[in-house]
Amino acid sequence: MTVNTITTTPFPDQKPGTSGLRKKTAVFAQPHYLENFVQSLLDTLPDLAGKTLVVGGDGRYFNRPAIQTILKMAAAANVGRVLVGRGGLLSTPAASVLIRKYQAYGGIVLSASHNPGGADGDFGIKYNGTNGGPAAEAITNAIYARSRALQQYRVTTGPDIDLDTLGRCTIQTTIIEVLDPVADYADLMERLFDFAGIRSLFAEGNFRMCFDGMHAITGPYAHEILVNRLKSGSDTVIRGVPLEDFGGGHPDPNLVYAHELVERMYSPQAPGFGAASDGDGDRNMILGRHFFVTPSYSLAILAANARLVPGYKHGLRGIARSMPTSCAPDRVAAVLGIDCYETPTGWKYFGNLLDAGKVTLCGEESFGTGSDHVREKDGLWAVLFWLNILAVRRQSVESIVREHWRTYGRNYYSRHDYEEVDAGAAEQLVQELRNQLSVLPGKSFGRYRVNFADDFSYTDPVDQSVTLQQGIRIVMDEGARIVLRLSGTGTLGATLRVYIESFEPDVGRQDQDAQVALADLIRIAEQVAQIRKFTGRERPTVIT
Ligand code: VG1
Ligand code: CO
Repeated sequence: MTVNTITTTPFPDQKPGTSGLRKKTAVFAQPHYLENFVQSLLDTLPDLAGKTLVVGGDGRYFNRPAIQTILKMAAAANVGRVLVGRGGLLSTPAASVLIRKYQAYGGIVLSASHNPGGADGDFGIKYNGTNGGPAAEAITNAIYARSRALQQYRVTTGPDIDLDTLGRCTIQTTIIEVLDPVADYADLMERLFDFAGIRSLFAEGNFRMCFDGMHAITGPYAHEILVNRLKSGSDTVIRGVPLEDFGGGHPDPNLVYAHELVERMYSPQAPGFGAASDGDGDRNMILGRHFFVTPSYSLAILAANARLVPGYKHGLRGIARSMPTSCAPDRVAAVLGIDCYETPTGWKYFGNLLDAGKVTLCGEESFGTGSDHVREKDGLWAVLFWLNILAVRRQSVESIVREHWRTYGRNYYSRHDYEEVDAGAAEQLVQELRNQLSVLPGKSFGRYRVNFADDFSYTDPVDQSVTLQQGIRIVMDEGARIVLRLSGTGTLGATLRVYIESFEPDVGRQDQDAQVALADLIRIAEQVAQIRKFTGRERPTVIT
């Protein structure tokens, strides 16, 4: 076995976005593309000799060859040890668990998360640091800078590693250990939640659940945890086998793409609890019988009920939500007397708050919830948290949510996505909004008056780093808001996200359909941002 040094030229577009570098699979699979990025990453990390890295992915097309390349490049870079999930599989939260448990220096996760996979789909790569969380922007910027200057990469020659057998081998002096991707994660879940209580919920009454693995990474995790350890019943998991193309589906757990689950949950025989996760297992969608839980509410309700769960019985230090996430969790924090932080979109901004012990729970409106048990959002963790609450309260999901609204008021909330619109026109829309920021305050639109408007900027309370231009906020009196931002995870054109929210304290008015309750604000968003004109679209692609 020898080390080959390969001459290359830089690619101009290797700048990581909201969550790592995401491109069309064909872009990643072209000669040198993956290698250039991995070498830029390895060059950015100081002195890897003797250090441990964790490597795994969501099983999508190109996962296996990419892992073989990464292992050979890690060996050429003298990495001490690489821990790989069997079959090259690791969910994003499980990768975070392994980095922390084995005190690895960091981890490389191969996934484009909720984006479709396959030869015509998307691929992605992200780097997580020693705390198990997504690398901070200072590091991703350094990787990008390195990629712009890269002239060569180093890779060992030799046969591929057998990824399907547990055990240990070496490339040069680098130890490669193939681990069970599920066991450590499942053990941690068992320490956080009352598995005996949840088992009796399944055993006693007629409680059933359905979990949709979307043919992505969570199938094996759900099988082990729900079916094997919690005895939920052998028919609990649907679409539970990870497939390279996710069975042709779009592994984004929302009401549109998880339609099979949604149909079951709205059928006359619907089980009491339904859930789905995304491509890499960090997202969660929660459904009750004939009932959908808005993700922002998931964070609020988990926070309000945290003391019912063994891992959180001593209370929460604080909570954090991304700026576009609804303000429902803030109301819970106020009652609990704890801080609620507002961060830019993307889990990397929660890392410092979690490390500093300022927050215990975090969440995003995009079906992401998590806690200080790892440094990623965690889909199955959220499902188990809900199950634990159901096991204690013995109420339906719907009645828990309605009770929450009665206590704290209801934040009506919806996100409208305009996918794959022209990138230039989307930029122009945002620019036009920036131009209006100074004149919007004080303006009235029907019953709403603009209290303030800005382009959200964030100063990290721990390291004082500043992040600018994170989304246009138009905040009305009485807790109504319109937020607009461009996605940082798409691979084609631009995706405009419009987040709309209002607050309803009157119990008698908490029963409306969200789109109806928000209709005035949706019209105001159109009026102010001229969405139809800039996107050329009559309506959003996805409404959540
Ligand atoms: C989206 C979501 C964001 C989430 C990110 C990664 O980003 O809005 O909340 O953190 O995806 O999620 P954007 O920039 O497209 O809005 V996923 O499950 O990668 O890991
Ligand atoms: Co994801």
